[in-house]
Amino acid sequence: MHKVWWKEAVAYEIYPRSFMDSNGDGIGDLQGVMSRLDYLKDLGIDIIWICPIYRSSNDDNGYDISDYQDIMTEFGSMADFDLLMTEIHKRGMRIIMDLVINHTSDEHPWFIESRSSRGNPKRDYYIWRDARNGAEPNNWESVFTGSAWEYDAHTEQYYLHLYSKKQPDLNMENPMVRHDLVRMIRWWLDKGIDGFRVDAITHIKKLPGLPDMPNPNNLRYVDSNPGHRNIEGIHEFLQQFKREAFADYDIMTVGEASGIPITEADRWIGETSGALNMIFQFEHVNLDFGPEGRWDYATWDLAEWKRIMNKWQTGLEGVGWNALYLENHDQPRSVSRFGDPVHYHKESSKMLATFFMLMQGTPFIYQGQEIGMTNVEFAELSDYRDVEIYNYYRERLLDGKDVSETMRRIAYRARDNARTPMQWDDTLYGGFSTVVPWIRSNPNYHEINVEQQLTDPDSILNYYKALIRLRKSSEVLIYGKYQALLQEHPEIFAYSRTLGKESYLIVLNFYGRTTDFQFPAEWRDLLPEVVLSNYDRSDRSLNQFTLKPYEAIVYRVN
Ligand code: TEU
Ligand code: CA
Repeated sequence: MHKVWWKEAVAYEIYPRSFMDSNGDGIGDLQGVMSRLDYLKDLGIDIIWICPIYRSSNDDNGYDISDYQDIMTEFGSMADFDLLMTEIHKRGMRIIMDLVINHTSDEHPWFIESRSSRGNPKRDYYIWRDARNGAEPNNWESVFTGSAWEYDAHTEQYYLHLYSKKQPDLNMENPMVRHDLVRMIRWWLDKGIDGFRVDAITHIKKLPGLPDMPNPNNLRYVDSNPGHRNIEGIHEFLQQFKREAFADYDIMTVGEASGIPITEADRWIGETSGALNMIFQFEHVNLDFGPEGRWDYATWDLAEWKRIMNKWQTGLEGVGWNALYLENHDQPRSVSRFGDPVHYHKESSKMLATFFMLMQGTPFIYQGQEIGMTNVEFAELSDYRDVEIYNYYRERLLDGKDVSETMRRIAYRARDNARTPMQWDDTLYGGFSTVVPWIRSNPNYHEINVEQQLTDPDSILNYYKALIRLRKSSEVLIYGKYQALLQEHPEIFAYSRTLGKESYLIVLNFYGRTTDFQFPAEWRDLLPEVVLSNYDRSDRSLNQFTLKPYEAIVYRVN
């Protein structure tokens, strides 16, 4: 396995709007991020991924970009950015930016020109079509629900938007679009950033002819229309970005790539041939989709989760590198979803941390995950901020669906669960701001906050620190081979990491009740030593074990 810095790193995702407000306007900003760099360094972070900070119309919090080479007014200035990058580098950390190239804002100058007339030179930068029988050109639904087409009365055509109607899709077939994007990418890389998280990259190519295709709600585990998911020919675009930009720099790239099967891993992230270094796969975070799709919820199944992780862990061995995550700014909080925030907040948060941080790959911690931040339940629709929620709510009501079930679904799945302000301390608004934040704080900041956890030796935060230290202390935990253990066990997830003669065993109880297991015979004689656990115990024998609720144990075997 080829050794490289980004494989040995631990990454941290910042959603700047909700991280830290430095100037008392209720909105997080770059100076706010700057004030917390020492906190991140102390946690053990090597790479900071910062969500979009470009000039934006803010319909989708920065993912609708109106100028790729300027900073969002609320977040600060380009001088703030330059200083932030310098301060990050000074501390031996790196910064990666969000690269959003599937679409721009409808306020981007390209789109303003494009919509101005059918004959405008920029017309073909976006995807315009005539009506079909007086209605939308095809049946595609937006990822944010509703039709993916918006009618423009001025030029009497529709434009395609896979996300909000303020996010028109770029026409990647147009070589001028790719040329302009390459220039923009190089501009940022020349500035000195260390790579990109590449947004919604699966969708940049559309099926030629834009035919009707089945919409996602009927398809379990898939949340987008197959007319624009991983379409044949997408690699020509990706390889061009690699050849003309990425390949000239010592950077890392991680694509947000839902719907890529592992059989195509080599093409996407193969060590030499892949256009990207890593992808975020979605299978495990889609585990709790219900029969009606993403907004519906179902109980996740541990056996299926094991199959998914085993597939990616063993499937990428010697082929590519995993990006490990349980949370991001689009996902509900992991302890609320997969643990028990009420009865076993600490134990289950730590267990989930142990689970994903010690696999093979680069772990990405999402802000607040390191203190076990939880989902929020807003009583009023108006407390939510996400454009996606409003689209969904409107559609459900038009369909005559029950309001309380709709609100339940929103409380469970809302992306805003991940976007409540970072909980720094127990002062008003959790120390995030001095004024009412742009989105309500989770009232549990009184109990769950950084300040409290910094001083509590048994806190989730201190456990994360120990886990990161452990991970970095051993090549085994970075490059070692993954092997699934106790595969048939209904409640325990166990695996080993091995390099040369050294191994680690990771044994995790995924449920809030005690459970028994037997060590595989081949491990028993090797006298494993406990190196980390979320309960206090060091005197373990290796015959028959009982794991406590959500117990996690890491053993080292020499
Ligand atoms: O997310 C893309 C996105 O919506 C996926 O999570 C989606 O479920 C998948 O692509 C469908 O197959 C990114 C950003 O993370 C998100 O915050 C933005 O809203 C979105 O792109 C649009 O830029
Ligand atoms: Ca601010």
